[in-house]
Amino acid sequence: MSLPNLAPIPELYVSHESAQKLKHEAGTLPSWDLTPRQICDLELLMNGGFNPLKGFLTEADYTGVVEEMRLADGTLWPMPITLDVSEAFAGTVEPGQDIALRDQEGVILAILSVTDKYTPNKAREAEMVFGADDLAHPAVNYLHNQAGPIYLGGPVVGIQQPVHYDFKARRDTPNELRAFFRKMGWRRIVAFQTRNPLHRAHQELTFRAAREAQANLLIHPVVGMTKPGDIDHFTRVRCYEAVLDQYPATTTTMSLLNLAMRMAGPREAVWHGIIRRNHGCTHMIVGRDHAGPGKNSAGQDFYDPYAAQEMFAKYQDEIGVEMVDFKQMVFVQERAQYEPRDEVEAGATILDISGTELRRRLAEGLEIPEWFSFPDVVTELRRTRPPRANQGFTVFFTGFSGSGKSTIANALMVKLMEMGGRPVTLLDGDVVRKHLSSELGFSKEHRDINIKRIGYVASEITKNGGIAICAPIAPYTATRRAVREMIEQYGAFVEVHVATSIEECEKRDRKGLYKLAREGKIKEFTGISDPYEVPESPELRVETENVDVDNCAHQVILKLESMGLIGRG
Ligand code: PPS
Repeated sequence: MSLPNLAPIPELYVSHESAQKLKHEAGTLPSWDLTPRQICDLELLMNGGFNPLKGFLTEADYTGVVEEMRLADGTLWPMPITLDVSEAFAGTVEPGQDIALRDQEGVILAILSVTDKYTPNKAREAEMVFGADDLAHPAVNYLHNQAGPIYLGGPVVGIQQPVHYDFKARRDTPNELRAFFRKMGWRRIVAFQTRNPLHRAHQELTFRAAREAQANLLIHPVVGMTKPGDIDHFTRVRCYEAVLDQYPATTTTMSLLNLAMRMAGPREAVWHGIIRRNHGCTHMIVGRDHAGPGKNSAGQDFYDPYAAQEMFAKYQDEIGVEMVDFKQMVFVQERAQYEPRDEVEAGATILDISGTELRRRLAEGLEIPEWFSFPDVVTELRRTRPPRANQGFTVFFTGFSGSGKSTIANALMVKLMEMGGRPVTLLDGDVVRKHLSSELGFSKEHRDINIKRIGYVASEITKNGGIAICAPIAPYTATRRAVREMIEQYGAFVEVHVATSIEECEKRDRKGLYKLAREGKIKEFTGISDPYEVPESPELRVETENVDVDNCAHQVILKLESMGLIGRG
């Protein structure tokens, strides 16, 4: 592998003067407010992290990338970098037009000269890029349930970088890193990609990898978007900073990468390699199940654990970065040191703590031994992940109107208040409609807005250590899932399906609404003239026929106890 010349790589920014002028002119263009993921993509397009891309993919490039991992000119590129927009916005734009791309505060970051407007085949994209059209894959879920239906493609002119207020000194563009490597005289650089906190085993394996490649080490964590449910990047960066002191000075540096990961396993590994080449690296550590998304809807891994390494090896020359094998390091008790698992003799006592076990210990406030992690890292993790019994959480009831959601929710609220310890808020369907969503009706669109508002409030309550109890109908699986993702960043989400049958609800007809719905006087009535998608795997399903309310609420309490969310006292 040839050494990098570390010369600057092309960026898409115009000069400061032109940027001021362009910004002024762009004020009158149609403008698109970028989503958080699009902002991440745009930053790496503009700063050369996605070199050789010059903008969002055109239809020909998109087709090539999806089908063959190649741009239309044959260059290797594994990931569709597309600007997905709503139908309404796409209707206002034609190829040949320029549009302004704005961040979420309305600041113009770039201008896109639209050359292509096209409707992707999302099922095909899911199959080819992520390996399966399965909503259990976070990026496939994003593709179908969050991304807009139309893609705009064309070259981008960069006006300014997205603004970051956090860890400014730790963020580098590819050219800034290249300049740093030149200044330090580093010629061989191993990149370590990560979205998790580093513990002793990672420190051992990264340092060992760098030593074996006779290279310096770049810890290059992703701080853009990672897998839903991951530890937030603020905590992780504080953890990384604590670990950085453990490396011999001048061998290792750390830089934050504002990448929006897709968890696409093998394709993602190749993409990560290209991004690291652009940042001046010569080597990259590719581990077992690199960028793996977890289990599919059948409970199996999406990718073979070695698929990423195999694909990386196949394209290594074109990527321009050499793969460094990731060895699983384990602690050998007799010698009190880390060693590669495959080099430890039979009979030796191996100590290891899996990710799941670590989460359990954090959740339950149990000991995390010093051989496993650094005390400063554990302190940081405990600060953000206090034991579950001290964290906020959300109980989300869903079911037909009149199923008993509100009654059980009320009983649960009273029982939790009797226990004390955390503030409890009830977001009942009817009450929310009165105070938060009074202007909304019952179309799919309005129901979704309503549920997302409830989800937002519940996520804030959860984040701040309270208990939110929600009791809307919430008929759509995708919307319930979006709420789950909002909340699981901060605490547990306990979905409770109140499984009273529609026949029973209609028989009870406590508010007289079913009668009106049957007579056609209420339109779009859930279960009568509107759909209800039954939750497939809620945390709890309660039957209410022949069971009293107290008992139903008690079942929820038992579930909360078994999840460690409330004390057993
Ligand atoms: S949704 O779908 O989750 O947004 O619905 P939600 O906010 O829970 O509101 C449901 C309550 O509104 C009354 N109502 C209707 N429900 C369903 N379909 C239609 N068309 C409708 N029109 C009015 C009904 O009383 C629901 O209250 P609950 O507590 O569920 O009985």
